[in-house]
Amino acid sequence: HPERQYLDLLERVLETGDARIDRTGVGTRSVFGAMIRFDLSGGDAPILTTKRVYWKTAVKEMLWFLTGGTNIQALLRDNVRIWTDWPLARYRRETGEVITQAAFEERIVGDDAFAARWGELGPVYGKQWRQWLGADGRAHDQIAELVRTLRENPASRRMLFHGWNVAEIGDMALPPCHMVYQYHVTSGGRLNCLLFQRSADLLLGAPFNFVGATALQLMLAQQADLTPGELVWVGGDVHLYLNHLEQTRAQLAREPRPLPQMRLTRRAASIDAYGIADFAVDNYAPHAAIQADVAV
Ligand code: DHF
Ligand code: TMP
Repeated sequence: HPERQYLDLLERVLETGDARIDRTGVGTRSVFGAMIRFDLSGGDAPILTTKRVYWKTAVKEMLWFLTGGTNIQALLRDNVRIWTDWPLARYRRETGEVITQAAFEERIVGDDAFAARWGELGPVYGKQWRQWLGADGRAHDQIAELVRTLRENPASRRMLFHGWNVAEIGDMALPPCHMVYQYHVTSGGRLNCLLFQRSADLLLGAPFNFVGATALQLMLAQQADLTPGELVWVGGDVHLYLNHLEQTRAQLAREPRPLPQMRLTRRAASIDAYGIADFAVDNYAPHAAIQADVAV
């Protein structure tokens, strides 16, 4: 079962991970360097079954990246709350105000000026993917360029986009974790993806990253008249937070079920024309969700 690769990695990090204090102060067990290969060619999608993964949230996040957006207002209007913690922490730190997450989110959604001031994550994923600014001031749309090359020169070895804009790292709420996406087209017209993720929160973040990368691979394949091939996930610092160890043990005690399938329900006119309603997942019957706190 493909999910075994993930479960084996969970177990390896749990059992052999190097214990260290990390940036968040929570502490992790960490291994360096890991690879998981998922075969998307038969329609199966790496949406974990040993816990429920909110795949629509992960797809909406990927669609938001593609819009070039970097403000959480658009996410919250779409009911996606996974990025609130970082602007909220900054707001509390800089104003000293006592405010609940719900009240903060409500202000971001309803008050454009407030959102502009406090909902910005800085020049994160969407900005770099769609508008990487060169030294000459010219903006580079890495996604449009990728689609063009997939169509016109699929044998290219230069089909990738990158989030790690060294000059702008300091202005980002978080430097990119899922950092480089490289693509490869086989002679049979299969589109492969290799995602390099420099830092992976294996319990909480990585399952979302598998789904986001899959959704993107489906869209790119459709846009270039290719079929999805392999998704190769490579992790750099792959870690478990010390407050996730019980949840990890609980998940490891579960048996994986057959993977669901993800498909696009229509052909979109361009890479910019997809919405969440264009994605369908069939036969998803996971074990129950597992609650875990995200380290901020
Ligand atoms: N920081 C850390 N420490 N770990 C992360 O995974 C992470 N991910 C970020 C930003 N910073 C991060 C962006 N992605 C959740 C999932 C992905 C994500 C952020 C948060 C999360 O909390 N998932 C929960 C709840 C899902 C939901 O409410 O929809 C989960 O159980 O999967
Ligand atoms: P870092 O910048 O100190 O590496 O912290 C980022 C944390 O967020 C780290 O635990 C990895 C995790 N993360 C993911 O696993 N996936 C993601 O998509 C994002 C944004 C973060």
